[in-house]
Amino acid sequence: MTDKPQARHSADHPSHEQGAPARPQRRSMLKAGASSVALAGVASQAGAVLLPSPPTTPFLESMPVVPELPESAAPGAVGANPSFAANRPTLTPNRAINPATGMPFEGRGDAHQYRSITGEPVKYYVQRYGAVPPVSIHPQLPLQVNFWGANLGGADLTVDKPMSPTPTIVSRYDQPILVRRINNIPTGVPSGGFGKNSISMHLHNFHTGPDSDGGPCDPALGALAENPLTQGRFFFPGQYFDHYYSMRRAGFATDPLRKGDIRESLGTLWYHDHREAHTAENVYKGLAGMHIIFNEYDTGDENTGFKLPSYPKYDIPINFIDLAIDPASGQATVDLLNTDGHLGDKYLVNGKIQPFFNVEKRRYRFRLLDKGPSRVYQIYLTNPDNPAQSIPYWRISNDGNLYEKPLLTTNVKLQPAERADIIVDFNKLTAPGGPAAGATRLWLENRLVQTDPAKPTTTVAAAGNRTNVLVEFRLGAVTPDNSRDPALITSFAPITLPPLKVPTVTRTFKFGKGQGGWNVNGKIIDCSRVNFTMKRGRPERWIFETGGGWAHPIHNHFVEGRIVRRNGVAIGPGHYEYCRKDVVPLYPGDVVEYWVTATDYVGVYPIHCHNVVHEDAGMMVMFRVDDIGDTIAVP
Ligand SMILES: [Cu+2]
Repeated sequence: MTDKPQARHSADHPSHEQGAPARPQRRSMLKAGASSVALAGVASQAGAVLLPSPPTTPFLESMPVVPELPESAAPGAVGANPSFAANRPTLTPNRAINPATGMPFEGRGDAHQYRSITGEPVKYYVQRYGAVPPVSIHPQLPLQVNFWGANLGGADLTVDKPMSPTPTIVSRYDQPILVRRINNIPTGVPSGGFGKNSISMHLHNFHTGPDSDGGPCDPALGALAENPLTQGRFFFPGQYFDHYYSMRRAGFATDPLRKGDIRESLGTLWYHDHREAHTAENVYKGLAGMHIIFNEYDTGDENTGFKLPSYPKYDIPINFIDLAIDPASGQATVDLLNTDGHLGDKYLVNGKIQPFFNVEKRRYRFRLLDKGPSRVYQIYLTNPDNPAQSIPYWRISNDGNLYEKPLLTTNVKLQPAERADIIVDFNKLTAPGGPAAGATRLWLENRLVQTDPAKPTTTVAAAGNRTNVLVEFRLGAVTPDNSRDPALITSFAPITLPPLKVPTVTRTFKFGKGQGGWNVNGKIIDCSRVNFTMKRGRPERWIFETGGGWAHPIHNHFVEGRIVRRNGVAIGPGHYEYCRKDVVPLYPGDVVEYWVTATDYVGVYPIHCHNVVHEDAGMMVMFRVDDIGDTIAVP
């Protein structure tokens, strides 16, 4: 390879062998974590669901569009965020001890790998994490006090208030960025009894070094150390963490231009907490937001490039999570004892329960994200005034990767962390003779029935049930539309599928239950251990199997792969999984063949179930990337 990764900063990080604290027993942690939760009126035995929540009337409030994180001037320049003056961003982490806290200023444990090659940041951002002030999610519920979020970078959290979903980050390829995240989360017992205030912020699916991946753990950085002096992945209240994103596509290290492979372009990403053993409660508590990447073809402007609906007016992220509301307090709650997962009966969509959204009669791009923690969605468009209508729409991407061309569909199925960019043409659909002729409103409706948090049923509910609606689109007037009709887009070239590289190594991962939680090949996560090592540039075949009748969305960090076969059947052109993927959804009994090649960076990353309750209960393995690799068949 062409570049030596930056030397690991090691002064403050004794290795595991040198006596990093042993990992606490998971089950005792789960019990300890749950003991403080008020579960009034809620069954807590395994398999129980926190239902029902108090009734709420749908469609009383408009769906918010989450604000975009504003850019800060560069450090040293006029208008720069004051945090940069106090501590200038550095290539190697700022591990100097902050006398005010006794901790290193920065939580990061590694230098920014490849930064000397991929370039200094050209844009800077700051966000502060903290408690969300009492906030309305529905007019019939009390103000919510259990959420954490992030603000727009201001130092005074009473003025620039933390919000959830956290602000949307918008970036462009070939413009490196630095995002400083500052932890101002309260110390002490968390509101509602759930949430861990030491956090790790993962940019889901970005191709980045382990230093800025926001991963859950790294054996060389002190494993699961709760000690800020020996932890290099989490950052604690009072610390900051500088995430460097090169905004280069995979393959940049072997590209003389350092740009990478255009076919590896990513679009709809999200960032979320990844605190080892506490990811589910922290994501549920609100620590998640969207990160969008544009490029010279997918430009964000409907007058250029692929001519997709313009951001931000007609390109709108819609993310959803299912809450359980404690009937006694009216507050969002979760049963941390249930390691099968969490199911709520209230859809929180961009921060509101079952909102409406006024749209013009034209094309919109919606970026759908299932934030989980556990629910699987199958999403349809429904005309509530004529539920018999079958209403098609366009799906243009899977996990943020554009297809070869738009696919026409009537539904999108998403496991937790999966994304779908869809284009809905409200004008064409509702025009005379159209599939939804005459409709004045359309529902985005989840019709998949799920009663077990560890798997959905295969039952699709009848259309037109208002309890299943995520958002009601209210149709306004016909307005000008310069976006291209997806029916006329015959190719997203040059963003095409890279050719498959035939693997020379095969590894099998069986996702199962046991050891007091969930496991991979019979083992629960051990943060002090690397399970296997990939060699840079060498393609691998991973066989994912699920037993016991459970579903698992399996996510690997760092590089995308391809689902080549599902249950022995090759995935071919036109299939909704014929694309690059970062989440491999496993349904009961599935055996999936997934091919993946590590490129560019070296270091340690996880593979885990993105039913994050399963992840927290052990369903994760760690892999290293280097230039030697191994061939362990059953990691
Ligand atoms: Cu799982």
